[in-house]
Amino acid sequence: MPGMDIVELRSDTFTRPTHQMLEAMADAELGDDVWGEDPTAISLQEHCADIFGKEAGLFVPSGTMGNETALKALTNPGEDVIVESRSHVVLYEHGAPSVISGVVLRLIDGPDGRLPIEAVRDMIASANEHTSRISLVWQENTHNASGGRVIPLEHLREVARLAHAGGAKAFIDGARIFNASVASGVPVRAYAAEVDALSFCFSKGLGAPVGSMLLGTQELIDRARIIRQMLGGGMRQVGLLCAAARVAVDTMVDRLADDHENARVLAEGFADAAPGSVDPSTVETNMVYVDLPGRDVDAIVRSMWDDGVRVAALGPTRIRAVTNKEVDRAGIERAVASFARAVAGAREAAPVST
Ligand code: TLP
Repeated sequence: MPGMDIVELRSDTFTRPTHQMLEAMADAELGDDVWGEDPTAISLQEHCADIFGKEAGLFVPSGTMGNETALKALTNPGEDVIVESRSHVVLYEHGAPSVISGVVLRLIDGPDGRLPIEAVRDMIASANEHTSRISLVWQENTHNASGGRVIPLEHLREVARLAHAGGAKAFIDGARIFNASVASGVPVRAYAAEVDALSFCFSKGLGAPVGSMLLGTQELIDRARIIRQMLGGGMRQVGLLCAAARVAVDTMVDRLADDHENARVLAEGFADAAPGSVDPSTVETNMVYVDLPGRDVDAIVRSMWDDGVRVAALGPTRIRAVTNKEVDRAGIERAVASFARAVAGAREAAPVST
C-alpha cells in the first residue's frame, strides 16, 4: 500500500548500508584487487584475519562463493565431505559441491543443526582403503535451517577433533558467526581456533551491501585466490565494497543483541497467536521458524503482506521471519498483530486428495 512502512522479515540479507558505510565507500582508497593492489581490500582482509586469529583472509562476493571456494580449496574430486543434512551448502547452493569440486556430501541429520558426535565418529571410523576418503567435516554456525541455532563451542570442538583425528579438515560456514558469538558470549576467534578455515558474511545482520570473508592459513588463502578467480569472483576496485564491510565488522556486531531480543519477542507473540507453532525457548539468535501443519500458509503470508509485513513461506507448512536492523520493536509488534489476524482468518489448508 502506498506510504505504508514495510516490516521486512524475509531475511537479514535485506538490510541496507548505513550512512557511515556509504561515506566510507565514497572515501575509500582503491586499486585493482586482481593485481593485489587495492589497499582497502588488503587492509580489511588483514583486519578480519586478526579478529579471527587466522593467518590470512580473502574477500569474496557472497557467502555461497566463500563456501564453494573453501570446499574446492580443501578437497580433491572424488572425496567425501561430512555435513549436517539441512545445511546451506546442501540445500541452497544448487549442487555446486558436486559441480565445482566433484565431492560427495555425506549427510547426517542433526537436531538443532549439530552433527551428532556418535554418527560422525562412526562415519569416520568406517572409512578404509576401499571407501572414498573423507577429507572435510563441515559445520554451520549459526545453523540456519534449524532456526538460527548456535552450535556450542564444545560440540564444535569435538566434531573438529574427530575430523582431525581421522585425517580430515574442519570448516565452519559462519555466515552468521557473529550472531552465534553475541548470543553465546564465545569470541569468534575461539570458534575459529577449532577449525582449519571458515567463512562469514558482511551482508546479513551486519548490514553491508555485499560480501563475505574466507579465513585460513596463508597457503589455503593463496589457493582460494586462484579458485575465486576461476569462479569469476576476482573484482577490480573492490575496496568500494570492502570499505562498507569494514564499517560493518567494526560497528554493527554489538547491536545484533537487539535483533536477538526482537526475535524472542516475535516468537512469543507468534506462540500466543498459534500455540505450538514455535517454541520461543529455541530462539537463540535472529531467526523464528513457525510450523503450521494443516494451515493455509500461503494465505497467512499473503494476508501479512497486505499489512506491509513480509515473512517467507518455506515450503507448505513453514514460515520464517528473520529480525534485522531495519525492523525496530514497533515493527515487531506490527508483525505479531498481523500474524494473529492472519492466523485467525486463514482457512484450514484444503485436504490433499488421494
Ligand atoms: N542464506 C540466505 C538464503 O540463501 C537461504 C538466507 O536468506 O538466509 N550460509 C548460510 C548459513 C546462509 O544462510 C547463506 C544465505 C549463505 C551461506 C549464502 O550467502 P549468500 O546469500 O551471500 O550467497
